[in-house]
Amino acid sequence: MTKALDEVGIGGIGASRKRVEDSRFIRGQGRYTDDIVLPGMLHMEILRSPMAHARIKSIDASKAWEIPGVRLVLTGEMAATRNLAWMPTLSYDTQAVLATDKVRFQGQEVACVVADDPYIAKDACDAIDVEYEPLPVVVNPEQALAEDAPVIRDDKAGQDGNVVYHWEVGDKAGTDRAFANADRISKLRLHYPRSHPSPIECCASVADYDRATQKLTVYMTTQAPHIVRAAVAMIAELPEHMIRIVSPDIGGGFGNKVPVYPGYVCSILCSILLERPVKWIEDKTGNLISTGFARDMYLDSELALREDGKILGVRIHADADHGAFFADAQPSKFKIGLLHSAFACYDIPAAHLTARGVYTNKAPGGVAYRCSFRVTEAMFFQERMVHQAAKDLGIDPAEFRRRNFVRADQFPYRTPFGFLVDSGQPEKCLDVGLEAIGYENFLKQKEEARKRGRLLGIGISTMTEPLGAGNSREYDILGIKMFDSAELRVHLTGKALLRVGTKSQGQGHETTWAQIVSHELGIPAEDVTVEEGDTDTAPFGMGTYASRSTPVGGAAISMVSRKIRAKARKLAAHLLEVSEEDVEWELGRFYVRGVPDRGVTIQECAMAAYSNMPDGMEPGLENHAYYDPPNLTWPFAVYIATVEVDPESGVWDVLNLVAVDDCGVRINPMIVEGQIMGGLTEAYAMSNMQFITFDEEGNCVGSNYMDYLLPTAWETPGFELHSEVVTPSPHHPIGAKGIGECAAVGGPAAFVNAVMDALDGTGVRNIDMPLLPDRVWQALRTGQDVS
Ligand code: MCN
Ligand code: CUN
Repeated sequence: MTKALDEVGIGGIGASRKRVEDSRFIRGQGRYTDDIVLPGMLHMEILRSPMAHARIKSIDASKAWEIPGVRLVLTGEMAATRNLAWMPTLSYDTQAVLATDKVRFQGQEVACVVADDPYIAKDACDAIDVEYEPLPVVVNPEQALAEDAPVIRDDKAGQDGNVVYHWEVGDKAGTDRAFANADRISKLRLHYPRSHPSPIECCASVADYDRATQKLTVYMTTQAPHIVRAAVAMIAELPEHMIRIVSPDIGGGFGNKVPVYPGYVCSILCSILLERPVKWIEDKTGNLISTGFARDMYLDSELALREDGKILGVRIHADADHGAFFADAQPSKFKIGLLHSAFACYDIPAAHLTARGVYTNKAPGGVAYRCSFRVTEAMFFQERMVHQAAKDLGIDPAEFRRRNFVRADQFPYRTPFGFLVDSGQPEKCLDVGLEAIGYENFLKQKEEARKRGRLLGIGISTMTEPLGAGNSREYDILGIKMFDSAELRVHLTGKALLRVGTKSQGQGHETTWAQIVSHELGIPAEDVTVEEGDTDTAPFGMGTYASRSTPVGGAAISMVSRKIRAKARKLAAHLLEVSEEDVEWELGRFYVRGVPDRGVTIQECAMAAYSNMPDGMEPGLENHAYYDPPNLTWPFAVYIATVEVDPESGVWDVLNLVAVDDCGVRINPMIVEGQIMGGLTEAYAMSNMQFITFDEEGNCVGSNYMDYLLPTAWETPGFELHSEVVTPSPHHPIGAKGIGECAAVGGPAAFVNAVMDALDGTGVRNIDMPLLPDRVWQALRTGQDVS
């Protein structure tokens, strides 16, 4: 008798395979953009504006040109002669590549220098003389909307104020009725502050235009190489087949590397002008002040409540600060991302959301840092509101959630904002979390501690989020539908090459994608090489962000593997000399129905595809698949934190954090845990310490790592992870849901709710993040909210 393959043993789904990419990363042998050195390569440096809002009166670059080793000084005026002073953004706005008329935020690109080495280029930037005429500065929506506010985007015909858009979704009349019938209305005003993804590797590009072949090759830090190729084809008017975008190893992306930045465009233009490779490596401060940031959203919200704890309706108004250009990379139909995914795990009859985007004198962005297109804000606001509503009603917050959850038998559940939440076990996850943290016991401890003047608190965050944009009916970026793709070649010895349209920045795709092939075909994962990120070889895909890779790209890998299996079945029938209908499949092997010993392995079929195919069959064993997902995937999570607040100093310590994540089938449980721990660390950082803000003149405060704090292993508390609840996605071919952002999305509210819980009875309803000790102390001292 044959013995079926052990899936975990061959590195299939469920195997905590060690990450294959780490072998080169931990040896210092990763190949990042800065490791790319081409013959004759020159170096580019960007001159950034010191002012947040100013008219450019003149730019004198003559001294820079005189410095030996300088090859080119590029200004906006010169770029304009090539029609490249401005570029389109991924949200149908325009963005200055190099400023010509005004600078609109501190750090904006004003000129760039190309020289023999990066130090000469930097010195030459310092030698450029720019005369600025300061203009009034706007650093938040309130100022942007004021009567006398300066119009930041006076370059745009018809733009008379600073509003970018108004957007609305839901049922206004129904929601008004729900509020009219409410026993009680719970209100909250919050700010989710600007946060910064700060990957270890900043943005970088090496552009190489070859006049002889007319081919442009760009090595760059991008999460979405095919989108960049499309954008370059449109902006630079180069033929698409003559553009090759290569994303080598990336040292962290976190959404920072989705937008198209002026630095990329300048390096390309300079390479075309000089006919030499041009490298641009952004420095840390350049990255912190100019790169696509996250959040910066103000929220006014109300919940209509019945005395027994039932939520009758929700009203949300959001003001989003987009900075000087609306450059978010997000599905074009949704102006404020998926903010309307708020409350998707609660059964709420009526909801209405209005949103307004504004321009300010700050760097552009809004969609980054593990945000799932602003789901981060949605879930934070939701869980803060739910916590406060429970307190206002005097109902235990866990019990309050239970009374409002979508019940297991209500799935698929249509939310009042129109999403179809197709699966989940909210109550079960909550039970596991409460049990793990010892909820009842902690509440007693908290009461006891109070008597001795100690402030303990417990905070819950429960959420489901939409991951895997998305189906072509609703999701596109610049009109390109958000499908993804995979191409699989099984060689004659049964080893395989898999190419996918996604692009890992640290998520471990080289490891997990092979596991899906292994699961579908029984080929050991170690026999599958995974490649991503080169537009000349990878099939067209939309890239990696919004935790879409597993839901969309991962599904494409399943589908292409199944196409391969279908052909292999024909080969097996031929080898076994039976009809195809009599061939059965078990992992890695076909056999004759009823005669399990008579079989052939997938490897034998592969060999036959090149050496012994049936008459009329096309040779080879390779295929590709494009996958358009029928729906998003809906992972569910419960995060519960316990904290102690020091009343003397406002410092708070995390006592425990329990995470229960249900992301359906886990391909690689170890990698999933790594994703959750990373997300929780960021959640802790945002709630506790990370602070980037702007003074009245628009100077960026927090533009270095002395001020903008990244938590190290020293500050970060321990996390207890639970994986026992598994609700497979009903439509994903292997039942997997996304996980990459869940903990960063749901985590912050657990920490903040815990601190607010510790402040019970003080009258304080809210302290805006980050909950720095001085803010908590001020709240304790005054009994007032701190924003
Ligand atoms: N996975 C799994 N089983 C599942 C779901 C996922 O084994 N049920 C695995 C995947 O195969 C993949 C990883 O977990 O190896 C993350 O998968 P997924 O949830 O599909 O997310 P993406 O691969 O699309 O990653 C994007 C997401 C985002 S949007 C940000 S931002 C973020 C994040 O991933 N940036 C990261 N995690 C990061 N992790 C690292 N190390 N570096 C970043 O820049
Ligand atoms: Cu919004 S950060 Mo991730 O989607 O690349």
